[in-house]
Amino acid sequence: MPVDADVLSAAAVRTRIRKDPGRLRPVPHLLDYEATRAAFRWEDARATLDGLPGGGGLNIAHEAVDRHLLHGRAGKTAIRWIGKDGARRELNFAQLAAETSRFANALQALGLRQGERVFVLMGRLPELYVSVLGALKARCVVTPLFSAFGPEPIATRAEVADARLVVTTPELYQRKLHGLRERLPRLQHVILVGEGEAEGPGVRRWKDLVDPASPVFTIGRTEPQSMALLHFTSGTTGRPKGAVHVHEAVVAHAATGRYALDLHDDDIFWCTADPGWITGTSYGIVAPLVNGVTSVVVEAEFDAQTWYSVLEGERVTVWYTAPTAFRMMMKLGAEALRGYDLSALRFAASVGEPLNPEAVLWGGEAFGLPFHDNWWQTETGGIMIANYAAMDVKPGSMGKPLPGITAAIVRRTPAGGVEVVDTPMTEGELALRTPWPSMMRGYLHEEERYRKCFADGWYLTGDLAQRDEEGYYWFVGRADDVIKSAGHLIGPFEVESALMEHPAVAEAGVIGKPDPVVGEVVKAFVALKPGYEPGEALRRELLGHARKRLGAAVAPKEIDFRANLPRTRSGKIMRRLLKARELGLPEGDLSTLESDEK
Ligand code: 6R9
Repeated sequence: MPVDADVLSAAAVRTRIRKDPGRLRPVPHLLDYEATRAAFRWEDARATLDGLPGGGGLNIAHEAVDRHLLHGRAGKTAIRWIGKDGARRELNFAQLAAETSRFANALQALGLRQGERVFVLMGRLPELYVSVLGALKARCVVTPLFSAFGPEPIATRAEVADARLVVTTPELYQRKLHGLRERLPRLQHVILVGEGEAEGPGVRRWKDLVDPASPVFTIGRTEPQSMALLHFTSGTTGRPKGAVHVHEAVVAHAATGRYALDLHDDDIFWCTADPGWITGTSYGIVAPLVNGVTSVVVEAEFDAQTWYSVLEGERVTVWYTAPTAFRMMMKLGAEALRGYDLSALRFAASVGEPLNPEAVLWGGEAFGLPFHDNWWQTETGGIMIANYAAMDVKPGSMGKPLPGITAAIVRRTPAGGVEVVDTPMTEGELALRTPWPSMMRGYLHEEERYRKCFADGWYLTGDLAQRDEEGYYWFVGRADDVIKSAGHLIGPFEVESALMEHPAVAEAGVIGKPDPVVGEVVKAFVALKPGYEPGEALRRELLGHARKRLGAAVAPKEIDFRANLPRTRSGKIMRRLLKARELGLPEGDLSTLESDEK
């Protein structure tokens, strides 16, 4: 039996009434937190899925698309796409099944085999969604990349992943990929979506290759533990890490879609995240589809008026976005919302960065419903801690662990283990008991880095947090130097390396500088080589250089010059000290400081 049986407790109903004056909504899947948690078993969540016909294993694309044809949803809209210029395209589940099968057939015709890596680099076009799901049908491993990445982040990720094929547009190919072909000899195939000039080895057109392919494809046997998605994330040092996710992750996508986002069959769901970041894949593609829900895809970037029009026009019922977007809307004020009929909206959630209590409360005032924060990471594959539809929201808290997930606040011990901190509101590292279906299974080719994330049966998240006496978790900060800007994770090392490529730069240190709207902006400190003088022209040149190499999503917004950068005795740049000085905060322990800017 599926476990989300509606356990009606009097207390939960009271909460529900308090939260929803006058709004129609279905009974939340997770009505009684403790009871559902106690009864929950991952095996039951797995049993809500179909599995491949004939006992052929578990494949994300089958669960998200094909199986719905057997459950009376063939004609139901799966993806409703709204283009930048107002164009619209609807794909029902039957059409999505056919298109993804064409793409899988095209991959097979090119000779791509199980486990080989397919990159998708494009804006939020329908073909992006078809490629990701089609590649999963072909049992290839998919990496969606953010289209605002510059050539450098693309090349590094394609090298680590050993990408064999890229699906992109002619414009992006010319601007970003063309110049990388020599550096990426293993990249043999390029499929171009749409019109435009572009040529190169192995370059083919979607319309010649995918459109004529057969719409019938039988998914081969797929082990639940076989690799499905590779999502890159950044650490403090070194290359970006490819977090390996397997087909079994779909069990968590399905369950968390129901419990944390409260998805019901007749919902119109809108996840604003780009699939280049894991939220846009786990919840912008898989979770709604696996639950048979209609998903709205908006190609345009954030603009409050456009977004309000989408919420109104599409009658969006469940909305999943990022705190930065909420803060941008807050800045415009509730007046900007006037005149829009947002009465269909019944649940709003956010992830990716701290959601300040003011934003939660503003949601209540402006939209008539609070924003529900939740927490997870690329490594966890799905939502792990959340504020639920039927539970009171504690503004500023990330909520409580999902059914099936055990969280704790821990301290690392000198012996390499961990000890659980039981006292409420004590700061420590947030840890999750292993395993769960969407847990990453590795960092590709980086066994050691992967191993370091685990101790004594816990996955250590690298985030600092506290738990209160009622079991709600509160985010404190990150334990490392990684930057979160507008919900996007940025590795300082990647930015520093790009700056160091410029002939004028001797050293670079990069920090996240707090910002009231986007959380943090990327700021670089640069020491110049002899013969170069700091000045406005050079600053602009360096900003331009970084933007060209890294793309707008990753490049620094500010650069300051320093004579030297503070380093430890082992030669590492002390970003923490750069940050403390930038913010006028205490400099902390300086015992390892070797050289200094002063
Ligand atoms: C899904 C995603 C993960 C990091 C995570 C933490 C931060 C995520 C948060 C949050 C405060 C929340 N983060 N949710 N911080 N409150 N509700 O964002 O994955 O890009 O890998 O980032 O984002 O620091 O460790 P990813």
